[in-house]
Amino acid sequence: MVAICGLAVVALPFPSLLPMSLFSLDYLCPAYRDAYGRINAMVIVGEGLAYRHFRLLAAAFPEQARELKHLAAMEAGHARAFVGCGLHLGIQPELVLARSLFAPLHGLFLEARAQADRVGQVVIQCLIVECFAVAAYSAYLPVADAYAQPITARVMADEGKHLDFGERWLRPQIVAVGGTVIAWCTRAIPVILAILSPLRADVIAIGMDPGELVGEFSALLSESLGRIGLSPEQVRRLLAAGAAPWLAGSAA
Ligand code: PL3
Ligand code: FE2
Ligand code: FE2
Repeated sequence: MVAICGLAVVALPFPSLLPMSLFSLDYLCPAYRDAYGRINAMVIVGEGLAYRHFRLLAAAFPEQARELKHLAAMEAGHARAFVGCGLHLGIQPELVLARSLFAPLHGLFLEARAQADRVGQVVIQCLIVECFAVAAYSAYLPVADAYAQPITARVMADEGKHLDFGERWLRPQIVAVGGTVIAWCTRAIPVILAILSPLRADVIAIGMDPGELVGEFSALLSESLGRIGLSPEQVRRLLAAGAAPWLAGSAA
């Protein structure tokens, strides 16, 4: 049995198959609110960083600066919308913790930028971060409160456009940049998944399944890497090294 905010729920061998209607999340109970303060902060900081990364990408891609500034503005809107979700529940986001958890990923982006490596910057923000965002929001959607639900659905659709920008830019030159894509993915996948480690209990407390989130991230990133032209074997090896320990439960 697991208890979610005082409600006992039978633990099934396949928790993702448990219809959420059987749960009744109490958005007002202290355990939910405590966890939501950290998760909400992660989302606000993640969206804020995405804004900064797209502004930096706009500087690195003068020919697409207009489109990239538009994507950056969307990210700023996402951050504001999720601030609203916390305010709606009367919750204070734990921003200091969130900034420290995102620092290694931001550092990796800045490293690519310092090397004027446009492939690295696009891989990190448009593929890795955006697949992670779509996976996180799709796992959150069924357990979101009525205020956050339509906001999350709208934001998720936007993230698909950010992923699409990266794919459109990488696909035509994949023969030349495939090795660089693989090298940055190899470094960035463990870094983004490490963000989840200290949040595992919080993710569960708000009704989500961390294994499902990592599985969805892995599936979305695999599809994306396949769309830009990596071979199924290259994709399998990348994800096996980066995400398999999580899916097997040893890194969670
Ligand atoms: C890209 O536009 C923004 C990237 C934001 C990533 C947010 C990741 C948050 C991880 C914490 C666990 C997921 C819970 C999601 C709840 C909304
Ligand atoms: Fe976003
Ligand atoms: Fe995004």
